[in-house]
Amino acid sequence: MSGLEVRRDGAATWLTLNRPEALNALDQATKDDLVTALRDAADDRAVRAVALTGSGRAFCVGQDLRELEGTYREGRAPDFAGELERHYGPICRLLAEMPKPTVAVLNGVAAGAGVSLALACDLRLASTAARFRLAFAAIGLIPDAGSTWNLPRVVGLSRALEIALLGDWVEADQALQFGLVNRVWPEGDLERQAAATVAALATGPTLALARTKALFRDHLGADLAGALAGEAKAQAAAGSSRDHLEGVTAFLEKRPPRFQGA
Ligand code: T3D
Repeated sequence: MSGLEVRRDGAATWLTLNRPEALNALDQATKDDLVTALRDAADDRAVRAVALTGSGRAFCVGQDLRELEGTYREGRAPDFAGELERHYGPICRLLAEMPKPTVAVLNGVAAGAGVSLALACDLRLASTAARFRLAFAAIGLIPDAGSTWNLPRVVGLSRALEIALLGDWVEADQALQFGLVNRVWPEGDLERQAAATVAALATGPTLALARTKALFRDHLGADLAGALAGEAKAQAAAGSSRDHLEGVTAFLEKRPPRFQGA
C-alpha cells in the first residue's frame, strides 16, 4: 500500500498521507511519492490548487523514527543533510513556490516535520482535533524542513521561540489565536468546509493568485521600493490575463466570474 494517496477533485489535487498506523510518519517511500506528486501538480496547468491532508487521526508526525532507529541499529549514521536536500527541501519549496495555492488540511495531530509541511503551505485549515508540537527538541534535533524560516514569519519570533524551545502542545483554538492556522471547524465539518475552500481556490484567477503568493513571500525580504517595483511588474502581467478581463466583465454584468486560470 502506498503511503500517499493522490486524487483529483475538479481542478484541485488532493494528496493524503496514508500511513494511519504510524500516524502518517514520513518514511522514504512516502517522501519519494510526495516529491513526485508535488512536482506533477506543480507542472500540470490543469491543476489549480493543491491540498495536503492525512488519513486517520493524524495529519503527520514528521520523520519516521522507526526508520531512523533502523539506521542506527545497522551501525550507520543517518545522512540528515542529504535527507533534507533530497526530500524535505524539495517538498517545502514545492509547496511554497508552486504557481498555485497550497493548503494544509489539518485533520489531527501534527508533530515535527509534519508541522513544517503545514507551515510550508499557503493556508492551514484545521479541525478542532488538530494539535501541534514541533517535537524536534524532544529528540535532540533542531527544527528543520523550513520551519526556522516559516514559523517566525507565520506567528512572530517570540511565539516561534516559545513553540520551539518549550515544545508544548499547541491546541487548535490556541493555534488559531497565534495565527498558526487560518480556520478551525468542528471535526465533522472539516472535510466539507475544506473541500469548499480548496474548490474556491481551484476555480480562482490562478495566475493572479500565483503572483500574489510569490510577491508576499519575495517581499518579506524587500524594501518598499523593491516591493513597489515587483508589484508593478506582476500587475502588468496579471492585467493582461484573460481572467482579469473576465473579472471586470463579470462585475459589470452583475454575475459571478468564470475564471479559467489564464
Ligand atoms: O532525516 C531528518 O532530517 C530528520 C528529520 C526529522 C524531522 C522530524 O520530524 S523529528 C520529529 C519526529 N516526530 C516526533 O518526534 C513525534 C513522535 N510521536 C509522538 O510523540 C507521539 O506519537 C504523538 C504525541 C504524536 C502521538 O501520541 P499517541 O499516544 O497519540 O500515539 P502513539 O501511540 O505514540 O503513536 C501511534 C503509533 O504511531 C505508534 O506505533 P505502534 O507502537 O502502535 O506500532 C507509534 O510508534 C507510531 N508513531 C508515532 N510517531 C511516529 C511513529 N512511528 C514512526 N515515526 C514517528 N514519528
